[in-house]
Amino acid sequence: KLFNVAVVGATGAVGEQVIGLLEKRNFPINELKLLSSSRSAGTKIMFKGKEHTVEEATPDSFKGIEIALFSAGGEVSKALAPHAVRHGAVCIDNTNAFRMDPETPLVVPEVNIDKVSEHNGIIANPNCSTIQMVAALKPLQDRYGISRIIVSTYQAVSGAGTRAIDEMLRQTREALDGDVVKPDILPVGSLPVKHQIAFNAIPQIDKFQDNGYTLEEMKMVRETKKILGDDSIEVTATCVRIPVVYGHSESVYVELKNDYELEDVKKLIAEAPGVVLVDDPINQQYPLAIDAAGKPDVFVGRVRRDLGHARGLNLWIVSDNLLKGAAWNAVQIAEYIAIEME
Ligand code: 11C
Repeated sequence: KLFNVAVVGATGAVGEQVIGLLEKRNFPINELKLLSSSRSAGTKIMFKGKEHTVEEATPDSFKGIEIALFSAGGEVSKALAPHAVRHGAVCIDNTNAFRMDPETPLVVPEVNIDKVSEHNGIIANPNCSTIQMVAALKPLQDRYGISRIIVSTYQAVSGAGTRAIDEMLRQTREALDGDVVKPDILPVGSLPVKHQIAFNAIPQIDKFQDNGYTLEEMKMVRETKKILGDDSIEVTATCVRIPVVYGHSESVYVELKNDYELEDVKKLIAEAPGVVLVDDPINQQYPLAIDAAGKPDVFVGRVRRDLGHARGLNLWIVSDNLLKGAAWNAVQIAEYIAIEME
């Protein structure tokens, strides 16, 4: 069966990757509708050798659509996904809009694909920094149980969109040329204070919440518990933006519930679906953002026993935030949905 598919946010950093993956995976498409805000409507995009014109997304855009992939921001999803559902589409939403809704499954296929069939029209795609961490930790949870996670992230500017990439590159040139560096977007476009990202590290991703953590940090806390299906796991996150274009890196300390063998942990990670172990310190081999960029996998290395806690373990987890962290996870879900709908 071939499907009528809509991509909402077609001109954004994630939408662009979604369209590329639909083509590369030869997704069974009858009609492809590319949608965006009125600002980007009219943009021409090639798909399978044919030019498509991006249209403005409106409540009526979804007539006849069977699968809709949303990545145009939470407000657009909140406003339009219910209309897509009303027209009979299954929505895969790449924003924060529905992730913590108890009726909406939050899915990483390698971890909890069994939840996908529980949807009421919307399936939420988790935040990029959460996806790569839970994909790597799932085999350890299954084998040993997890009591605690402490994560610090080193996140790429592409997580904040194509304008943030441009800003980082522009500031780098300005700094190297000895010009005044002009912060414009980061850390958060809608907030008044801006900081330089070139040659810097900014410990703020998204807005601060009342508890002193940022929204990005709280997404990691809440989404991890929901996806791993265990509210008792204690999670603490510190999320930091660094001047890397593609690929989020994470230093993860995890406390397991049971004693473990280090070699067994490495074997479990190496055998986990979608996860690649790169852990050869003698030869200086470990995951790097520049190696992960453009690849669909989650890369894990620096696997070592904590020096203080007998069941503590340290890991370094890297993945392309626009692929497994967003577009690829969403297209994987779409592929499962398509099989279910056949
Ligand atoms: C970032 N993680 O790197 C964010 C981007 O909730 O899907 C993804 C935001 C989200 O800035």
